[in-house]
Amino acid sequence: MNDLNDLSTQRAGFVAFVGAPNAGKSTAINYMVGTKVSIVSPKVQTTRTRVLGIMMKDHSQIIFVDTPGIFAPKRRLDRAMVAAAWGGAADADFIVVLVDAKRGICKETRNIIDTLKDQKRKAILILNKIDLVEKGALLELAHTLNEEEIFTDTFMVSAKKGDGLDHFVDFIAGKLPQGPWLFPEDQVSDMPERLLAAEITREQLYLKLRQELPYSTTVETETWEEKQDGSIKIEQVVYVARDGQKKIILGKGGQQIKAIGANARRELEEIMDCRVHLFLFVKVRDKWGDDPERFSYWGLDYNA
Ligand SMILES: Nc1nc2c(ncn2[C@@H]2O[C@H](COP(=O)(O)OP(=O)(O)OP(=O)(O)O)[C@@H](O)[C@H]2O)c(=O)[nH]1
Ligand SMILES: [Mg+2]
Repeated sequence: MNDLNDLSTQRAGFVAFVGAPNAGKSTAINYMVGTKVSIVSPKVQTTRTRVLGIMMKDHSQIIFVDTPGIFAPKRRLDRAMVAAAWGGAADADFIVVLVDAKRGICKETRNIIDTLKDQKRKAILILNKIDLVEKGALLELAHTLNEEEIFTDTFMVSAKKGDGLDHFVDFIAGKLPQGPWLFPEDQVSDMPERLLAAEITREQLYLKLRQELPYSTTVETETWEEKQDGSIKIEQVVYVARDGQKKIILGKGGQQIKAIGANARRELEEIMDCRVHLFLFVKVRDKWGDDPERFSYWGLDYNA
């Protein structure tokens, strides 16, 4: 029998990444898993729900839990996102607090540390974006954070460049509880393709639209049809809150939505490894942020 398939040597466990919005949680998990399981943008609050990214390391199956950034919620959607983040952490074997080293200890990170203290939980500290800070400042930040006495270990990484993450993977792989793998070896995520496809389009909205507009949008895949020639036809709806927003997203002569669709299609073709025909429809639904159906689409708790 292949040694790796010997159940008695297998390890598996959940490693939740929490942190302030924009700290680089999704970037780090995508890098370690080796493919995009969670979308990334320069804007805060990109990740909206809990996403699993799964990787194999020798005998260990590491199941990363990407979570929405934790911040002071204002809207119903914000509350559901923050609840999803803490929910993701609650059941995990390990909690990793990811801190943007450039930004330092912001009020969101402060709140996370205080909450973990209240819960009497220990965590692993990852200082990210070390490509942007001087070594002296980095060491000082590590020192200050370690005075909180909730961190068992500290890693310094650049998720964007991939520096330091291999070291972390080696470390965590050896720490996971012994037990049989929980997912097939080749599975990288728990997100259904239809949802991932919607996320890829939402990522383009975050990258292309200015300021607050992305926060007024959500995307859902309506139809998914595998054609005889091996291509896939996907129809998606982009929900916006107001008519003026629809105009901006469409752009002059439909140029903007065309560019968004073209980028999303290219990315989907790469992920699916086949031709994709992507059709985007923009619909105004002023109250989508208070519509239970939109929440259940993402597995978010409407009443959080
Ligand atoms: N310079 C630098 N930029 C980084 C690094 N890691 C992530 N970023 C950038 O930081 C931004 C946010 O990254 P995300 O991975 O979306 O951050 P997140 O923590 O998942 O954010 P939310 O989902 O909003 O909570 C993106 O523009 C990334 O390219 C890093 O190590 N160095
Ligand atoms: Mg994210």
